[in-house]
Amino acid sequence: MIKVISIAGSDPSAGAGIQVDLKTFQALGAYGMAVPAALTVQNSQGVIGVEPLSPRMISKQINALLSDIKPDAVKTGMLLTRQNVDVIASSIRDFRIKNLVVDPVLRSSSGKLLLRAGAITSLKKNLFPHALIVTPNIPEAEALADLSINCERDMDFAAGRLLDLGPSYVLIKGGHRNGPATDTLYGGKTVLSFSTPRRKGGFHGTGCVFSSAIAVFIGQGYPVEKAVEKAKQFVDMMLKTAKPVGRNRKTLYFQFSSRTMI
Ligand code: PXL
Repeated sequence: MIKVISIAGSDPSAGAGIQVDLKTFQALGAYGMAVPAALTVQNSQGVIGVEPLSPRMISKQINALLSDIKPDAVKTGMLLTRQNVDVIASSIRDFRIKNLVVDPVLRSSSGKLLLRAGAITSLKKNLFPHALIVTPNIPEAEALADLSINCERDMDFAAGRLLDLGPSYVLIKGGHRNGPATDTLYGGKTVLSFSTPRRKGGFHGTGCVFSSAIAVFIGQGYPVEKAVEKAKQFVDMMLKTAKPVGRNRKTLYFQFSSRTMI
């Protein structure tokens, strides 16, 4: 049994955050665990409010888990504050977590800040060096690498800057650009691109599902290149069956077969 922990924000509408991370782990057959680092107030229309958990409670939760359970992979998502990033990075370092997927969540798609300005430096300095892979979208890569991305060369340059911070791989997700959804993986022997068709409509939680699926496949022992390819296919499948649960954006939805359950 593969065990995966998500350290991320809570989304009560369960389209994103630890809730959808747990659903992704379950859908892919892993045993999922989750430590909330922040709470959000939100529905399908967007994020209305955010509040961090105390760094002390986060660190106690992580340390209780890691002193008892050896996860096959860990992912981080929305962390909100510098103090939170600091304590999470310390625990990851102390427990020598190897399969770490860092989704450097900066903003919600509705524009709410999910990582405060002072936390970006700590994310880069303290967490990135422990990451096997970081998975920024274009606006996140721009903010983290401190440059604007207008063409492929800019993307290569941004990825180079992020690799210099210590992660083994950087996956820049091109969903915010035009045309097919093409993501580019840097850090291996060659640069690899993965494309799936652009699906129509507004979606919620795509990045969370993607990084969670990567964590499961890495936990299962796949090389990063294969883990990203399989996770990308999984996200595309989920986008095809996404459903609106409220008035606005569609949420990724997994239909389980009940045949094996009863
Ligand atoms: O998709 C980014 C994201 C991550 N985590 C939480 C969120 C969001 C976007 O709304 O709410 C908890």
